[in-house]
Amino acid sequence: MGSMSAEPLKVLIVGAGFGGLTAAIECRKKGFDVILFEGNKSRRQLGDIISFGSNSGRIFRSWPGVEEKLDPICHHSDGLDFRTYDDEFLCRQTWGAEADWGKRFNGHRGEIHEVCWNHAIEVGVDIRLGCKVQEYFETETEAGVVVNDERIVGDVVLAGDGVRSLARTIVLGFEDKPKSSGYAVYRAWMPTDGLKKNPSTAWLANPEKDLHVGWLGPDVHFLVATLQKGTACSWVLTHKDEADVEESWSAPGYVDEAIKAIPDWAPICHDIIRATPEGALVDWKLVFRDPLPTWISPKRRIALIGDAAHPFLPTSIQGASQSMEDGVTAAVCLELAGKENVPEAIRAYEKIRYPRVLATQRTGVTNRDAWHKADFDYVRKNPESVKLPRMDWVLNFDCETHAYDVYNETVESLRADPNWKPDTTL
Ligand SMILES: Cc1cc2nc3c(=O)[nH]c(=O)nc-3n(C[C@H](O)[C@H](O)[C@H](O)COP(=O)(O)OP(=O)(O)OC[C@H]3O[C@@H](n4cnc5c(N)ncnc54)[C@H](O)[C@@H]3O)c2cc1C
Ligand SMILES: *[C@@H]1O[C@H](CO)[C@@H](O)[C@H](O)[C@H]1NC(C)=O
Ligand SMILES: CC(=O)N[C@H]1CO[C@H](CO)[C@@H](O)[C@@H]1O
Repeated sequence: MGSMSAEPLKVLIVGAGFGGLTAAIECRKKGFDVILFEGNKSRRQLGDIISFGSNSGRIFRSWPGVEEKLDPICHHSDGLDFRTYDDEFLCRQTWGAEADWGKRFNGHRGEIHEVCWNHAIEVGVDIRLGCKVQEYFETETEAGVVVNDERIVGDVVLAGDGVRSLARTIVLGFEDKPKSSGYAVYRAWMPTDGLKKNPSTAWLANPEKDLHVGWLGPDVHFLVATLQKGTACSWVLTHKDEADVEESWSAPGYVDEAIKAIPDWAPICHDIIRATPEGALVDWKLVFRDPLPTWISPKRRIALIGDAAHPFLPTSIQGASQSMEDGVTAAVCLELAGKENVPEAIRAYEKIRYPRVLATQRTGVTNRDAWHKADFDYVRKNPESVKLPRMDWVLNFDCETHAYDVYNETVESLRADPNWKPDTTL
């Protein structure tokens, strides 16, 4: 296994999102030297509800102490109730059938991020804030970054720099522009005070149990979740939007605009939106990107991980999970390859991950269309048809064991076919 050389592998990681943090933690666990560069000056993270399926839940649970910190801040409902836009009950989806697949974690992005961040520090990741990477470079023997005009060199760079990735441009040799997906999401995270004041919505703020409700209509869906003993509420309203694409999370949203997206919906939906304090609402355009021809640099020492390599539609409910799987897989490949074989590790990482990610990305479109393009006469007769498909190949999956299992055969296949490239059409 790997090399016996005295010097540990030196891994430079860019971006402290869930992809970068996971890569950093897993690389530390394997004894590598890790520096994690984050452009932001503070840890403060924006966002609202973020979901981790059981495939990434198992990664959190493998980090000592993390599960215990996540439990109290995460959402725990018995099921997801589906209703029509005129508030007729359709069906309840429960998760009992997948209990054996492991635990899911859904909660506030910033709060979950803080727990992971603290764990990364505990395991000895050298996190450098205020370090925006300006440039990437590589030779046959090393790779590095330029940060605050300083060149920093390592054996390999893992770039988890998000949807607006600079590394992606270096890896591809051209700038890959996003496309509109034709949809946008109004999203809010708020205290439940406003809901409690209105009898039509007060029941949602239940201190005894978390609730999860989805109202569905033609080309729109509205998901509401409460958590933290009835004190917090998150809602997302996905609707058609042909506006110009901008890959930003920060555009403020407006209550009146959100209501205009569902003018003839049941009053309760309007009441929930009206209970949203100013400033708690974000208008986020969903972008698409064609699958990239490759995630790795010409000399195979820089690899894209997470959203930099593959943005997900929220309806796949897998974006954050897949970014974590990338980090785990890259760390396993580097461990098995050792310091002398970094380019082989990087190629194996790409080959192991690419087809799985592509297949998972596609579920974002199929899930969305199952809701938005539903024929409501059919849905009323077949309420079960709106349930989210739960695929065991996505969720009941241990990416670490998988990487250990397939590493050798992957490397052998790459040696036999040195020109292998990902198939973007699978
Ligand atoms: C502000 C924000 C809010 C989000 N909110 C939600 C949400 O509420 N719900 C949800 O499901 N998903 C949300 N996402 C997306 C979600 O976090 C990702 O889809 C997923 O977690 C994959 O993460 P990632 O690590 O690949 O990328 P990201 O989470 O995007 O992290 C990338 C990191 O890289 C840093 N970075 C970028 N360029 C550089 C550079 N040149 N040098 C150094 N650092 C750099 C960024 O500051 C960022 O911290 C949000 C993303 C962002 C950026
Ligand atoms: C993988 O190959 C290495 C040597 O190339 C060998 O030592 C190791 O046992 C193999 N691992 C598996 C799981 O087959
Ligand atoms: C590299 C960088 O500056 N990343 C982000 C820091 O946080 C803001 C939001 O607060 C983002 O817009 C930046 O992209």
